[in-house]
Amino acid sequence: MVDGERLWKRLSELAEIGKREEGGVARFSFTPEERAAKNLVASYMEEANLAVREDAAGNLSGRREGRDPDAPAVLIGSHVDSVSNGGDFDGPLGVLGGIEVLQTIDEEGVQTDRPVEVVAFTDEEGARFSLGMIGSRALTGMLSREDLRHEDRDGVPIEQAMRDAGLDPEKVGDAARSPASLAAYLELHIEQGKVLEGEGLPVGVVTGIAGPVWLRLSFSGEAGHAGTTPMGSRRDALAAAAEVMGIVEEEAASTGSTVGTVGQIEVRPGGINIIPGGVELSLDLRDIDEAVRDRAEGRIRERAEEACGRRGIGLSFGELQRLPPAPCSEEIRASIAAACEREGIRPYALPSGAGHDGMHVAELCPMGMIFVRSKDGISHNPKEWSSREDCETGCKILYLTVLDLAGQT
Ligand code: HGY
Ligand code: MN
Ligand code: MN
Repeated sequence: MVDGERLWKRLSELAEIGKREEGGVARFSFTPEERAAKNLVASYMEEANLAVREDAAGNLSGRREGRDPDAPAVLIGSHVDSVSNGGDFDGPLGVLGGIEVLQTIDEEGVQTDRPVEVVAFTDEEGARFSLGMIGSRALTGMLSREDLRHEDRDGVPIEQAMRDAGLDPEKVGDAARSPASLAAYLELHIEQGKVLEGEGLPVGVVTGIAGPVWLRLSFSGEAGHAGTTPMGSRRDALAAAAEVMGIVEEEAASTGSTVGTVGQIEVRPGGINIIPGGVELSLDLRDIDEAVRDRAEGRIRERAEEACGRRGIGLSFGELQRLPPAPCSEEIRASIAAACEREGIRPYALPSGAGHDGMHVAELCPMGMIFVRSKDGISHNPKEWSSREDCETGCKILYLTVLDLAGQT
């Protein structure tokens, strides 16, 4: 069975790469930190006797052949890039858990019918370029040249960052996989919420992944002297943005299932004694029900336009990404639930509020996810933590599910 000690040791080693003074991790795509993380993960894949390769989008994968090398593969995946000031488990648990499963299968001399692969997808988080899931988008063939023009805060486009990392953006199409080459996609991931902790369960069976819309809102008013401009004759872009942020919170909370977050704000010119003339806001809006999300978005747009009209502020919306919710495969959910029962764990079904690469891979093959309990539900924060026991339990469930889906002879 899987070796929890080895998994925990690797999680701790990987967590040191990109570790910041203040304790968080920063491993952005196409940076030296991410390269170092991929090199370490590649060495673990070699220790597991996997055939290691990187595709044209920088996805790093290890493959173990099955009895029938032409059979569609079972793909295990996640990511090793992080958000800024991130935690140690978001992504790495899925990649290292997948390697642990394959190393265990190899050490036990088990022959599966199907090939099994584990992949570390490029740029799942979108922390550097505000796009996200670049690697899994490329796997589906849906990563466009337009996508590669998203820039980071220094104005570096993805395509340039790829070249600097030794990749040819013209060739990302080569990373596309045909649906015929994949039988199933599985991801082990921390829950990043409090549900499993509340249920007293170490693991859960994911029902589906909420669909995110990422927008950029641009407010244009008029910069002016903070001391000489009466309150009634200002066109204060930041005051307008503040009203809209309140609208986001109100409209998201009103549905009972939608979440709305303004995570980034840029104020121009940014002087203590200058009325802000321009503001850029990000908006992350999600729901497991697409219609509910889109209605909330419509209300936010309408009320924001009214508020800015009343204030004499220009408002424009830019769309960064829009993904539909992705349901998990009933067959894979049943396989994960059976593995839970086998381990004496009550199978518990729950949705994922967080986005994952499985949203794209689900376009190629049936997708399933296993959640591991998160302490206090904290994630995207250095305090993100799951116990060694729960990580091992999650890896065991992954191992049993892989053997079921890949066919064990
Ligand atoms: O944004 C998300 O939900 C994921 O962490 N990338
Ligand atoms: Mn994340
Ligand atoms: Mn993640």
